[in-house]
Amino acid sequence: MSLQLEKTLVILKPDAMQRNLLGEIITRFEKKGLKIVGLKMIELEDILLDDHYAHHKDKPFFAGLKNYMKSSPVVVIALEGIEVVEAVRLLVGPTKSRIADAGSIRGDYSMSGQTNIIHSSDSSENAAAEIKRFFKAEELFNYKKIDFEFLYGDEEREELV
Ligand code: 3AN
Repeated sequence: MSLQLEKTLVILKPDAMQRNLLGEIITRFEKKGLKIVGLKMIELEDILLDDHYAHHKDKPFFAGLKNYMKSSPVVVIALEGIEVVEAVRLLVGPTKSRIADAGSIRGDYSMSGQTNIIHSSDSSENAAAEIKRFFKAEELFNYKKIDFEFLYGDEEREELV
């Protein structure tokens, strides 16, 4: 078995901004042991949203989804860790927040299937494409963090390729 350090993209959506949840959510990522390798506040434009939500472009909620995502700035974050895409999806919970497990971000902070606080990439391939979409190369940071050897066991660190 060989493990890989991978990255995933998270968007703290307008409702997270408006409801003052940025700190709480970022704290959850930090406490979990995820490494923040990129972070910024941006306004989303149509061209980005058309790409990002291309899989929903024919859905009746598409226009409403775009309006919501443009209703205030958002915070985009790139996170790094072993199998981080899956780990973050578990922290986030399913799309429809009112049936999300208590303890997940959507389960704890949202009741909606649309204004559901947060986006996270759903596969390694999509994560790579999404990070490229939202971050320039120079906005991603490669640096050492001192918690690394306590976050993962010897064998896991040795298996990293
Ligand atoms: P997820 O964010 O859980 O991966 P996707 O990729 O299916 O879910 O949907 C992207 C976003 O589109 C959701 N986070 C949500 O804001 C919105 N959305 C998805 N399904 C609906 C729906 N039935 N009605 C309104 N908005 C929706």
